[in-house]
Amino acid sequence: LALAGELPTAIERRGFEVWCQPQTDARTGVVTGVEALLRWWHPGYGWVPPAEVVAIAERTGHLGRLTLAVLQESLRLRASWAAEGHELDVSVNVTARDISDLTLPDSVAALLAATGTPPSALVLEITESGVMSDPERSLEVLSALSRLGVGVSVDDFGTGHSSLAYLERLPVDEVKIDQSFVRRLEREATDSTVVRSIVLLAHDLGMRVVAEGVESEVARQRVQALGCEVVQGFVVARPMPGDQVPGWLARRR
Ligand code: G
Ligand code: G
Ligand code: MN
Ligand code: NA
Repeated sequence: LALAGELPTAIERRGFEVWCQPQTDARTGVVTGVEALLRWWHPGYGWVPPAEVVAIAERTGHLGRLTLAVLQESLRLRASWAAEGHELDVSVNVTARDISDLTLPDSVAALLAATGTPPSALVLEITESGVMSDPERSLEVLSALSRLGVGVSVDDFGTGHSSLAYLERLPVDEVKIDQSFVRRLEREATDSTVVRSIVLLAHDLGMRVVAEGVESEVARQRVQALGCEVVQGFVVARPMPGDQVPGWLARRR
């Protein structure tokens, strides 16, 4: 209500922030990229959960503009780190609605060009259920993005109800194993069947695997042993404001 009324201005005037959570190579620990996460601080409400911001934007017809604003800010941040010598990939979350918009690939291409971003440095994270809502249109949009050279990642993998056939048909480069499986891996030291199966499936399809929600050194070692290529989670770092990334990288050395 009040929030919905203020969102357009927040989008227009960049009254939101993009926070970033590092992703590391599971074997070497080298930071390869970040996931960009929307953060909106409202003076009356405090931090508004991103899922809620996205829901409000969708309901009020501002989702397209919000997504492009987050993309633009994420690519701007990436370019600022690159200028300081840190070449990182950036993963941005998009919704089912976003990937059924046939204008998205051209908009993304324009933002890549405007920020001097190599297309391969951008990854778009979709969810399984997102693909299911309009498979034909999603396939068209994702294929166009893939032809640009942009990466496609399936987020929260294992929680949806999609058929595996879609995974095979879509131009997917990466799957992110849902945090619930990673957390279970930590607690029940013997049962790693789900994670093992997802890794096997993904690798068979030529995709890389990100383990997210990795909170401890034990979990980090287990997902690495199970073949995950990328680690994301509190064991590496919590999400941080984008302008703090270079400082964090410098302190980590
Ligand atoms: O960062 P946090 O744990 O609060 O994220 C909660 C959820 O909000 C996650 O599922 C995440 O994918 C989603 N989210 C975060 N930022 C964005 C964004 O910019 N766009 C979309 N569509 N979802 C986002
Ligand atoms: O659904 P999505 O993967 O986009 O959600 C990302 C969110 O997960 C981020 O907002 C982040 O705060 C949260 N997250 C990332 N790593 C961890 C972790 O190790 N533990 C917990 N509890 N949450 C995490
Ligand atoms: Mn995500
Ligand atoms: Na996830």
